[in-house]
Formats: sequence, C-alpha cells, structure tokens
Amino acid sequence: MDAPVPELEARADACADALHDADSVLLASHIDADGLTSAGVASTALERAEIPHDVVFSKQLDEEELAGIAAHDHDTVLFTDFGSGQLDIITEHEAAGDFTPVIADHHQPADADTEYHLNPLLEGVDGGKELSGAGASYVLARALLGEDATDLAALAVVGAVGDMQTVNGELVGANTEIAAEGVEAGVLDTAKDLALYGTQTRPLPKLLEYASEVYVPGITNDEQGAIRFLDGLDVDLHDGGDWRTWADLAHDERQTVVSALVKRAVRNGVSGDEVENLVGTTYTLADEEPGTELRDASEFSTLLNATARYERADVGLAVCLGERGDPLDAARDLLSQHRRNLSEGLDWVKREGVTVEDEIQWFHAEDRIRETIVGIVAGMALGAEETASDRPIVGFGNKNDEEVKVSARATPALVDDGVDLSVVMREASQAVGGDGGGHTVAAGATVPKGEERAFLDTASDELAAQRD
Ligand SMILES: [Mn+2]
Repeated sequence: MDAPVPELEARADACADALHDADSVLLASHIDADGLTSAGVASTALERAEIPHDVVFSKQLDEEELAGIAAHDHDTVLFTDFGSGQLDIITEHEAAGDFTPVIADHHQPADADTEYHLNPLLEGVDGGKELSGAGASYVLARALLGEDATDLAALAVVGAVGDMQTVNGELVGANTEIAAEGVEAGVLDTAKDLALYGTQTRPLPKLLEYASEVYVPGITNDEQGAIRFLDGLDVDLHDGGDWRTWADLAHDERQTVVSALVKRAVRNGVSGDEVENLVGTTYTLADEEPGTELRDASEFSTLLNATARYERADVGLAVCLGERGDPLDAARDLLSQHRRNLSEGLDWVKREGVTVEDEIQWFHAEDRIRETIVGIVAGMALGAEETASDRPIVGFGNKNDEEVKVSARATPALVDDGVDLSVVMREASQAVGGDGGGHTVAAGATVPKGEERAFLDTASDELAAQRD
C-alpha cells in the first residue's frame, strides 16, 4: 500500500524511526477538535506499536508550558497539531538535552528546524486546506504501522472537518487521500448530501430552522415555517408522534426534501451560489451508531470542541480513543451546557443592546459571558434582528483583572466591501499595548483593561480606511 501523502513519506518514516528508538514518549497535543483527534490517532498508533507513552494537552505552547513538558521523565516528546511554530523554543530544550522532539503539525514553522519534523508546508502541501494536525498524525501513524493504521483515517477526517478545511463543502488535496483510505478500510462513507449541521441528531424541523449555512427565508430561524414546509411535502416525516431525523430518511425521501428545499430557496430569492451550499460531501463514520453525534464528522468535531472549550481534553480524548458510556455522556453534557451558555449570552446582548457607532457596533459583557464564547455570541448577535448587519460587531469580555478579550465578527458582504478584521484587530490592539489577529471575517485580540475606548477609536479609523 502506497503512502497516503507521498510528499511526506520520508519525513514520516524518520519520525516513526525516532519514536521506535524512544524508551518512552510524552505526547503533547493542542486542545481543540483537531488537536484531540491528533492525540487520538497518535496515542492509538503508539499503543499498537507498543511504545510506552503519556498524553498531555495545552491551549498554547509557550515557554512555561514547554518547561513543564521538559520536566517530564520521557526521552522523546511527540508534538501534534502544534510544535512547528514553537521550534525556536523547542530546539533550545533539544540542545540542552531535555528531550528529542518529534513533530506532526500543519502550522507555519518558526525560524528554526529539527530532524524529526513532519509538516505539509515543508513539502509544498497546503497546511491550511489540505492537511490538518490529525492528518499529519495519521501520516505518521501509517509510517509506524503500515496498513494497520487505516481505520484511524476516520478520526483524521473528523480533525480536518473540525479545523474547517473543507472547501466548497468538501475536503480537498491530501485530505481526500486520507478519506479514501478510510472508505477502503470500511470506517468511512462519503456521499453528496444535505450539507446542514445536525443530520444525525436534530429532528427535521430543528435541522432546517437552525441551519446557519444557508439562509432560506420563511424556513431558517422560523420554527412554524420549517414545520409548514415539511408538512407540505409528500413524505411521511414522522415516526409515531416524533419527527424523524435526516439520518432516518431513505435515499428517495432525502431527494424529495432536498429538491423541494432548493426550489423554495430559489423562489425566495436565495442566490445560485448559496443554493449550491445546501448540498456538499458528508463524511459518515460507518462504525458509529446511527443517530449519534459520533456518526457524522461535523457533529463529532463539534462535540470535541465543546470538551476543549471547557478544558476537558481528558473527556474528548477518551471519546477519540473509543471509550463510550461516561466520557460520552460527559461530552454531551458539556455540549448542551455550551449551547445554554450561548443562548443566555445572546439573550443578554439582545436585552442590553449594542452601542452603534459610525463604523462599528459593540457591547461589553464584563463577566456576564465567558470570554471564550464572546466571539461566538458576537457572531450570533450580528445575524440577529436586534442588531444592524451593515457594520462589524465587537464584543468585549473580561479575561482577568488586567486584561479584556475582544472578539470581532463581520459578514461576507462586509468582507467583499474591503473589511479585513485581522488587520483591524492587530492594529487597534497594538495601538493600546495589546495584541491580536485572526481572519478577515472573524478576529480577536487582548487589550489592557480601561483601553476599550481607545481601541474602538483606532479600530473605527482603520475600518473607515478599509471601506473607503
Ligand atoms: Mn489544527
């Protein structure tokens, strides 16, 4: 069997040899859906290769975290989904004889390098869209185990989907090679299907009502509208008194719903591009029970993100390692608590309102919304009727006694108009002694408490310039 990503074969083999030579390995991984699946893939591979190891997680691999890692009693440290960007510090530990680093990452490398370094960017493979941390870990697992690792492709796909690597609704490049190995191994099914979130777990009206991917007037955000639409179709969508889920529907029933939905969207003025987004490639984990979050790559990654967001990487990893029962229940509880927190946060913003200025609208949640979810709440608020959508929204939340977390969200239309929030957040935060960055539509920063007004003034100037 050929290597899944031939460009990376030599690097993967070298990393695998280093791991085989280790007495024991400390596996250190990032805390998010991609980092958790990376650890799931790598830990399973080490286990099967009979290489003793422990697992630790970190949100941010800084000097302090690395000093803690170096203090462990392992001769080799395997970094997954981070490590490349911290090679300047990691190589200092290596030079000091603290440990031998092995890295499986897909982020931009720092200005230093090491012998066992597996990263798609070093071989001209796009680390943003073609290979995730979990994908790099999978490439390593295949080098360690050969064909005995192909069942791990399903988890690698969950990581890629969780890292938002899909392009126009499907995985591309090296990711498709990994998905193909999963299909071959019988652990993954791919299909062209409805691309809305919640096909496994949401009753049909909720699936349509809550769909944020495409806005269909009269259905999206409209409970009664969604029910009327479904009731008007020539398909029985009930199971006794309950609504069925998308996963319950037969192929021809799905066809009926999709074509009616497309027709309705077109009739209600949804653009052709957006209508196309209703259908995409879905990735189904064939060994997982139908109707559970774990069955669908997108729902699986959302579940993992919930564990990561509340710093329960132990729960997320257990689920990735195949444990069910308690860890799965705990993960589900975290996800429902997360959803409650979001809806309470959104209610608070709607109740209190936002301050609307010329270029920007903003709210300050102080301690009422966790700083880790202020950005999501800001994004939800931007789509709500209570706020304008013609200017970006900024949400502040207290990080600690000295610092405030700032999250900004824009709409695709604003980005088309020239808005780049990554630049706005970086410039405005640095102007007041903080730092920030991110993406054009979504970015964040941390600023000293008390500098909010000055931050908003600089951000407004920058936005005015961008839209000029
Ligand atoms: Mn990642």
